[in-house]
Amino acid sequence: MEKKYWSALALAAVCLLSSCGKKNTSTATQTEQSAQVNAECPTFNADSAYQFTADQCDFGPRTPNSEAHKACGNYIAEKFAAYGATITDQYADLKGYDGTVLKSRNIIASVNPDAEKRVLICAHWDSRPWCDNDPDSANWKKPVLAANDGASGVAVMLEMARMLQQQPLSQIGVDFICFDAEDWGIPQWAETAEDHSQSWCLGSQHWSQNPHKEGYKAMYGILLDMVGGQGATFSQEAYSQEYAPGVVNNVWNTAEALGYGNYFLKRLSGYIVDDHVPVNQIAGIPCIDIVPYFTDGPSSFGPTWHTAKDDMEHIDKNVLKAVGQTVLQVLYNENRNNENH
Ligand code: AHN
Ligand code: ZN
Repeated sequence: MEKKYWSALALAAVCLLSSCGKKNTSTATQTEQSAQVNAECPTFNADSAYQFTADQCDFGPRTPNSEAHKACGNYIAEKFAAYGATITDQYADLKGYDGTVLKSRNIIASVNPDAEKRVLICAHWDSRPWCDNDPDSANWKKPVLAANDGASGVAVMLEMARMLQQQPLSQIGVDFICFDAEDWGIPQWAETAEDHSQSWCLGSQHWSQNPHKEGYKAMYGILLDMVGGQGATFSQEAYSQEYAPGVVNNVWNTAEALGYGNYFLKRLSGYIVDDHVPVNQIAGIPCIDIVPYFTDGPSSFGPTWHTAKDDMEHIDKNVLKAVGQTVLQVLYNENRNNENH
């Protein structure tokens, strides 16, 4: 205690003498600074993100082992590559809850691949094979089109990649990871007494156990899940708050500073098993989940969740914009905060 006190005093003295007081040496200052709006941040184009969402839906449901899945995986990789990102494909045979082998592909798109300081942005790109939350049981075994629950997160990442090419980051790198096989979690119609929480997030579990680069590290991660649905607002998810409270505060304060406080609500929601859980628990990277929280209706994820209505008609550009502009701003703030250090 005493030692710390003295070294803090010594540091303050050195700072005074060398006039480094201008630099942001205190955590408080950095937190305040990171919540500010940075003029260097490009404008996130919601029409473009909307189009990327539609493009993926045009393939049909991207359920693992389907032709649409294969074709859309190529589309996603080609798009990121066209925006200058370096693509790493991670193929794996993953096992579904019932033993089905899923020919999976995690797509990693790296911007500034050689930068040491990195931020991870991720979303799942697969579609769920079953509308098992649909009010009509006739839809329970039909695949989800997954405009919101799949395409929206990838679309926001593609639009960010497009912006990063137009206005490159000087200090940090970004890895966009499109996780596969997130949504093969045990369907409600097959529910058993066993704990099947492991049946979700197969691609992110695999990546977290086998990162695409040996010794891969990122400062932190941000997961985008269902970031385009009509009526969505985002509460602070409990695992995120537990593993990465500083990242939660940074993102929510940035949203507020940009005028998106009506989408990013500063209140806690429950624990959600999602791709950020293995990233936190296995890869050891503090990672938050931007995921909707509806206080009423049939699902806390919104009325279209795992139903036949998860289509383009229920996508709201304003939601894509609020999330995309906020996360983009977080990246440019992070870049600025790493200048001259
Ligand atoms: C569970 O339902 C356990 N987790 C939700 C994760 C999810 C599914 N995100 C999108 N689809
Ligand atoms: Zn889902």
